Amino acid sequence: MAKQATDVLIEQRGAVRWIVFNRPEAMNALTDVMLEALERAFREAARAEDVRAIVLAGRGRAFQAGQDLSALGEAPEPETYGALLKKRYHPVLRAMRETPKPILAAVGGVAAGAGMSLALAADFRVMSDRAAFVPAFFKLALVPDTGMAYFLPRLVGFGRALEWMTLGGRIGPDEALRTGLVHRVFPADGFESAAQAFAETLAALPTKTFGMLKRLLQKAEAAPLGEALAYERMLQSAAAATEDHRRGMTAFFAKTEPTFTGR
Ligand code: LHQ
Repeated sequence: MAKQATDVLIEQRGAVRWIVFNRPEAMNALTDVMLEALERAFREAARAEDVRAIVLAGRGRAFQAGQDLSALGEAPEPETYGALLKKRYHPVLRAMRETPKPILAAVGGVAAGAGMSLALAADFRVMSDRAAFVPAFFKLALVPDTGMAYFLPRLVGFGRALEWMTLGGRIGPDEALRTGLVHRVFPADGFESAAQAFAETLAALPTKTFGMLKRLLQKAEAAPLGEALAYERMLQSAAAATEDHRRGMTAFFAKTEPTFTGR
């Protein structure tokens, strides 16, 4: 069900909110309007009670080809790049990191430049067997942006990330799966249904606890051990107070599988 007819579509499928780039004629290249809509879509999905998992996907043959280069013009002012990142790209990344709900990037086609970066900022990634990741920035003599230098080395290791960012062309499904860049590869035929099924698995997790895990991992990434452990203690007490924890305990003693509600 489409809620708004823009270049970013929002659809609800059960407990899963799909946020879909919808400029297939331009490989979903990102415009100002799309970036603003994207930030709003993540913030709204974070608040919506009927949403327990979020899928980021693209219509057509690309997942997302990064910044719409034609919108920049042939000779843009250098300082507009940093300003654009600050005003439009970085707020999207923050919205993704701050949403407590699991985000799945469903990469059905090529993900290039900031399109690849946005997929990296998701919590999970699946790709079609016809998709590819293309860092792209170095071909324009630009540094990787939209968080790529933060996320990629953490996902695949420093050396491999550096190689891909400088020498790498297209990272296909075999390499992406082998290196841990994606969690699953699904056939292109039926890719959307497979991504929805994966997202439903995420939506069935104790999603309130998932939000705490997301915060804990972000803290543990940068904090000294003592601080990370203090944060862990605080969050574990909060997790213990959830309805899902009670459900998990009851199911354990009853030797059944728990059904979680996200409360
Ligand atoms: C495009 C684009 C595109 C416009 C394909 N724009 N038309 C943010 C803010 C400030 C500063 C800088 O950084 C950023 C973030 C960024 O994302 S910068 C990086 C921007 N993205 C790229 O550099 C990727 C450029 N595109 C490609 O490398 C290839 O087109 C990919 C790998 C996406 C697809 O390759 P192919 O499948 O071989 O298709 P193609 O190259 O033939 O492209 C199809 C058409 O799409 C073509 O137009 P045409 O009129 O010839 O059919 C491309 O020009 C157009 N297109 N990406 N980002």
